[in-house]
Parts: sequence; C-alpha cells; structure tokens
Amino acid sequence: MKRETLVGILRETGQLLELKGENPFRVRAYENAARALEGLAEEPEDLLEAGTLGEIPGIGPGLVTAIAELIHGGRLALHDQLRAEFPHGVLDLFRISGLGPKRIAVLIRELGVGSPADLERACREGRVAGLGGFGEKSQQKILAGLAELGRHQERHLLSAAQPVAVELVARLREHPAVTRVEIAGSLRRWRETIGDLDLVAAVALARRAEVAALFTGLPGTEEILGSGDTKVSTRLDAGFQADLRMVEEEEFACALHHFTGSKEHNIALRTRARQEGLTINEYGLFRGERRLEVGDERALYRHLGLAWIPPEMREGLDEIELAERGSLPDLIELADLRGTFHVHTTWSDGTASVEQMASAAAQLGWEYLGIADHSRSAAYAGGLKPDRVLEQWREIDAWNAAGRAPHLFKGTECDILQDGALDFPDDLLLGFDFVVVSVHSRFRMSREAMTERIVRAVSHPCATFLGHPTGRLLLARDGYELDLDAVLDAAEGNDTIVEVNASPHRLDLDWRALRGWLRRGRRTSIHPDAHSTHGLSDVRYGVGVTRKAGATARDVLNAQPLAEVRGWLEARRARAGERLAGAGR
Ligand code: DGT
Ligand code: CA
Ligand code: CA
Ligand code: ZN
Repeated sequence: MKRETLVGILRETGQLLELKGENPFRVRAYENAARALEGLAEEPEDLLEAGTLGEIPGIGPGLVTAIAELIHGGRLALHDQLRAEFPHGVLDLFRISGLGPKRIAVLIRELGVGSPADLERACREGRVAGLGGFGEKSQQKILAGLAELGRHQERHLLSAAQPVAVELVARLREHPAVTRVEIAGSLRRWRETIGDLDLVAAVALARRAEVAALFTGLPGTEEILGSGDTKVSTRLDAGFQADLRMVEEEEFACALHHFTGSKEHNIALRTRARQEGLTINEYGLFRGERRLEVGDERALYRHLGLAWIPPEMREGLDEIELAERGSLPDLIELADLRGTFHVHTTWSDGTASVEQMASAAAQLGWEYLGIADHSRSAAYAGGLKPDRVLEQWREIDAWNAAGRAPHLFKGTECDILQDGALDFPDDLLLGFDFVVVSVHSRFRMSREAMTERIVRAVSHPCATFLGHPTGRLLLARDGYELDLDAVLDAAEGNDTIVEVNASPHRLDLDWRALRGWLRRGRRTSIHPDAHSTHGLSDVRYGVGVTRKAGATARDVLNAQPLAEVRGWLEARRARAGERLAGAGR
C-alpha cells in the first residue's frame, strides 16, 4: 500500500469521526498518526514487522492495529463503515478553506449538504446565511473558498480550458517568430475534462527565448514553472498548468501529433510504424537515420498507410484499424446542426424568453428550436402546472402561425417520478411535439430501483428523448447507480432517442457509452439544456464528444432538416396516441 494512501485513509477516518461528533481524543489519534507516518523516514511496513511502530511519537496502541489492518488487508473496516454513513462528497468539504468539521457537520445536518456542489447551491440560494452561527459574511467566505477549490482541483472542465487556450494561441500567433501554433493534448481531443493544457509551436531556435518571454508574460499567468528552449510551463490563474513546446518547422507535424496523444493512440501507432520499418518520435518520422518529410499530420498518417485520424478519435480504441480499412466515419460537425431541443425559458428556470431564445437560435442559423421547460414536480425550477403549459402553447403556436423562423417545437422536460411514471397525465403529454424525460430528484436509489424507474419512463409511448441519462455532474457528482445497458435496451425498444446533453457540466450520455448506442444503429440528438441565449452555443461541446463516439451527421436527429424532423415527431406522436388509446380500451 502506498504511503499516501495509508495516510489519506487515516486522515479521512479522523475527519469522518469528527463529523460524527466522536470523542476528540479518538479523532486526534487518527490525525496524529497520519501526520507521524507522513514524516517517517523508515517504511511503515518495516517498523510494523519489527514491532516498533508503536514507539513512534504520535502513533498510539489503537492506531498500530488500524495501520496493521490497512497494511495487511488494504482497507480499514471503520473507514468503510464511516464512508457508507455519509454522502460521497462530504470529504471534499474539508478542502474548502475556512470551513472546519463543526460547521461542516451543521451544514450536513441542517441543509443536507453532501458535496461542494450542494454547498455552492445552498450559498447561492442564501440558505447558508440564514443558519445560526453563519450569517452573510461567512456565506461570502465559503463562496470564495469554493472558487479557490475549483481553481486548484486536478482536472478542469473542457469549457473552462478551451477559451483560455484559444486566447493563448491567438496571442502566440501574433508573434512573427511563431510560424505555426496549435492546441494539442486532451483539449484537442475534446475530452470532457482536462488535466493540463498543451500547446505546440514552430519557432526557430534562435528566437525561442523571445517567444518564451512572450508566453510567460501573457495576462493570466500566475507562476512560471519552467522556461527553456524546448518547453515552457506556466500555471495560469484559471487554475491549471499550460505547457508550450517549441520545435523546428520540419518537426512540427510530428510534435503536434505526439503531444495530441492520446498516449494509447501513440503507442499503437508506433507499433504499426515499427512493422513498416519506421520509427516515430516527437521530433519526426525516420527510416533508419533518414528523416522522412512530414509536412502535416496527413502526411504522417499517409506514410503509415493510414487515412488521417481526427484528434477526437485518437483514444487507442479501434481508430487505427478503421483508418487502415479506409472506413473512418465522416464525423458530424457543428455546422451540420439544423436546430436543437431541450432548452429552458423564463416560463420555468431560464433567463431568456421564448422569443429571445428563438431569435438567438435564428442567429445561429437554426431552422428549429424545441422549447422544453420543467414539469410541475420540479418546483425548485419553476416547473409548469398544466394550465401554464396550455398558455405557453398559445405563445408558441402564435409564433409559428406568424411564420416566424425558427420553427418552434412545443416540448417539456418532464420529470421522471420516483416510480418511473411521468409528471404529466397522458392526454397532456400527447399535446406536446416532443417530451424529454429526466430524473431530477431522489438520486440515491438502489441500482435495481433506479434502473426500473428509468426503464419504465423511457418505455412510455410519449417519451421522445431521455434527458441527461446518467445524471452525472462532471467533477462534482457521479451518475446514479444504474444498469445503463438495460435502460438503453428499453430506449431502443421504444424508439426513444438518448440525448447527448451538451452542458459542459454534464456531457451525458458519456461518449464511451454513446459509441455502443450508435453501434446498435440508433440515433442521438445533441441538446444544450440551455438556460440562457448564451447557453445555446454549448452544443459545440456536445458535438465534440459526439465526434469522439464516431457519429456522422446521419446519426444525429438535430442534424436533419426541419421537414424530416417534423415528420418523424408527428409520426411518433400519432403512434403514441394509438398506443395509449389501445391501452385505455
Ligand atoms: P490530460 O492533460 O491529463 O488531460 O491528458 P493529455 O492527453 O493532454 O496528457 P498529457 O498532457 O500528459 O500529455 C500530452 C500528450 O503527450 C499525451 O496525450 C500523449 C503524449 N504523451 C505524454 N506522455 C507520454 C508517454 O509517456 N508516452 C507516449 N507515447 N505519449 C505520451
Ligand atoms: Ca494535457
Ligand atoms: Ca501536458
Ligand atoms: Zn434536466
């Protein structure tokens, strides 16, 4: 067992005991032992074996037993038991500066806070300020602590890194010595989260110091981690590291390829090169000592007998095989989208009116927009009662009757109730052009119950789309316990489309599972879940992960023209009407 794991478990045990309000001496025993082990010159294993672990200051007799349990069995029963007693995210609350265990215990008990995300919501809604012993000032402090935590976590949302990277590239491109510069790494592959940012530039050796100085002096740079002729690293105040690699012009294509990764893809490609008697590294492609001319990535792949593989697909799956057979998919592009579904307005919890959302969609060149405000049970999100739904329909009908563009579809994001029933009666559901069914409450159910719940919902004749299928919030909350395959089976059986929720906090369905869904011959649809006009452009993240899954425009409902989409929705609705009438008879 690694020392840091051992220390981490002891420390967490102490923290959780403290949250429970346990005897402070017992709590401190765990923290002291963790600290003692951290500073130990010898290996804890060796001392345990020699029987001298208990002689180390800070390690009491009870703790020797606990450490022995960890070293021998890899786990601590007490720790497991405590973990099960508290929501998964509570330990992250300890990482917020200025927040101690006593106050965390109050937040858990009084507000049901189970993670930093919960706490942030509670602060924004002013519920923390209202607690005894907290007040407005501590609420502000907690928010600042949360922002700090967000900046220093290990991974970052695609949406946090991308604009920063685009800006850095633009600034580098302005320098006359920079002949080429591109984003590489996981960001270029459109991974849903990013560890650090990688950039590759072609700069003549004599001018690299100038470019390094430019890069380290860019606004938003918090710290210079290293600066040399080939690599410059900085820490940005956005919270992550940026690595700039500088190479010669003739090396650029291979360097860009190398630092784009993924590592798995690179390894597979290298193996293939070796079979052809070639060597690839970050500086070039070689036959023996001789450098082959590689002007761009296409040339690199061509030398290996392969079609160019889009960065999104370079994950070390089956992309090289597909490139070899010439059967790489013609991936969907942002410009292929003709409209979207699943957007919110001021009718529920959105910040823009129907008309404003429609105009923004028109600006994006879209032919249609599907409005989907919350249903009645989503009270926290201003869910609509049936009479309000009818009122909203009148507004949308009037828009369409006036012949305005884009065409608006009448929809709802209908809550999936605890038992899998939908939140509106069937006759109302039949009046919508489309229905997104989503889980918004009671996330913590058993895997069986949650699976049964969602299977029932996606099997409803009116369920057009399954919304954010796993409920995950990236870097904040795992998806619910779920047999996803069973849900996908049911969706397939009912011709329900599983959405790609393009909110950068969700990107759900995950692209790995989406590959499987597409391989069933099913379509998806890319939805921004927008709560503002600005939010509509989140579809670009959805397109990124949908490309990762290998989707073409044909695989995506909202890449189809209005007439076709309307026809499909109408046919589906007619069929739902027949099925419900048949069931009622
Ligand atoms: P990240 O930063 O964790 O989101 O993921 P990446 O993919 O950006 O990884 P990073 O920044 O560590 O390295 C950038 C690329 O450099 C990576 O995708 C592939 C390449 N690379 C890094 N280390 C290795 C390695 O050990 N072997 C090979 N073949 N490639 C590597
Ligand atoms: Ca990276
Ligand atoms: Ca890196
Ligand atoms: Zn939702």
